[in-house]
Amino acid sequence: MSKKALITGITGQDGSYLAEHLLALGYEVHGLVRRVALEDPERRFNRIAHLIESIHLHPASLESYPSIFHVTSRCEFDECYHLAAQSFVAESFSDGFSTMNTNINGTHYILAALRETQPRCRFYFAGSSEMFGKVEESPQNERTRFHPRSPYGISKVAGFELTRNYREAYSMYCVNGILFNHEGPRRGFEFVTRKISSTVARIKLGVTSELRLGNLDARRDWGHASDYVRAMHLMLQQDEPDEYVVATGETHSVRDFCELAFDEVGLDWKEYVRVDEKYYRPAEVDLLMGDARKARERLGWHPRYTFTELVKEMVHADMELLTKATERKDRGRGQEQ
Ligand code: NAP
Ligand code: F7E
Repeated sequence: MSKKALITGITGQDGSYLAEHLLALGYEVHGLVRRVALEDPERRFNRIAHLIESIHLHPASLESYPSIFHVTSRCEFDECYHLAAQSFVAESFSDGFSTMNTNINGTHYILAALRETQPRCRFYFAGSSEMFGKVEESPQNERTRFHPRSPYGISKVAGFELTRNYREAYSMYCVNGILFNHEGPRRGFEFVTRKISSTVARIKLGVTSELRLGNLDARRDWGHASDYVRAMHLMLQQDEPDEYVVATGETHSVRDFCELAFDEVGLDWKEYVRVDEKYYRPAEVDLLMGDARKARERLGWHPRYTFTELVKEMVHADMELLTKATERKDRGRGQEQ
């Protein structure tokens, strides 16, 4: 019989790649989605549109315990991947309260509902390198102390501790992934990598003439989301639940990303990038670089994408997307005339 997995946040970047990966492994895939998303599928389901006939969607919100309980009391799962969250760090500074509410209570609701209805379901928590924040050592590993620098980072530390506590207190199989930044053509447009790749395409195709960014010196360990969802799945296949860092081990600055992305379309980034204080954060995470030795040794996990391949793929995908959108617009105008 095929295994059943529940993915919260299935409409997000990672949720869509994970759903694809689990379907390919023969899983029956279920997803929690907000009712607003069900009401506006064209816009909200764009990342999972190609999977919609193969997956099962359930309306529920991270703000509502009853909505989550309703799902877990009616359908039994082997594995639950809890990916849903307010995941944009900058937004967490604007509205720390709702980020905390969604990310901390939402995680607690899922854990509590599973404990109540199906304590044998294996649980994955989407922890983040943002938990390391003002880093004490480089590279960061599973033993590096947390020093979060944003309400988002704090909410993830709380989710991490909740997950560990459910494992220790109730003997549930609860795993914490500590994932460093991972990107790809399905990344939200507000994150710096996609902001760069999409604006590079707009500049190249003459739609805009500049790219306004904040801190160009920030350094991140950027991988590809399709590689990272493989690690999530592997973490739930082990004999014992544990914590794992998932990272490439390389670090690059926002400036490096710009340089490569503009280079890809034959442009010089210095002519187009402007620094705008508006995009600086009240407290920055200056440097992230992960040590994924444990994931390599115990899970046999290795990233397939290099940094250069990631940047190239994102720029080319955005060039193609914008070219197609422009052609559609031109055709529409032609029909009107
Ligand atoms: P994402 O693209 O922003 O997706 C977030 C998902 O959460 C979306 O499906 C969203 O649904 C859902 N969601 C948000 N608020 C919700 C609510 N109140 N109720 C129900 N669903 C809600 O994020 P991602 O990049 O895929 O990341 C997945 C997870 O990994 C997140 O927890 C993130 O914090 C964590 N993480 C990400 C990275 C990274 O680099 N990508 C690194 C470490 C950890 P809608 O579509 O309805 O908005
Ligand atoms: O920022 C700098 C910014 O928003 C990266 C989330 O998935 O990864 C992500 O969080 C860096 C920061 O991602 C702009 O100051 C400069 O130093 O792409 P980002 P993030 O904050 O690292 C972690 C691991 C997660 O868990 C999160 O969910 O880029 N930066 N200029 C900028 N960032 C943005 N967004 N926009 C700028 O204009």
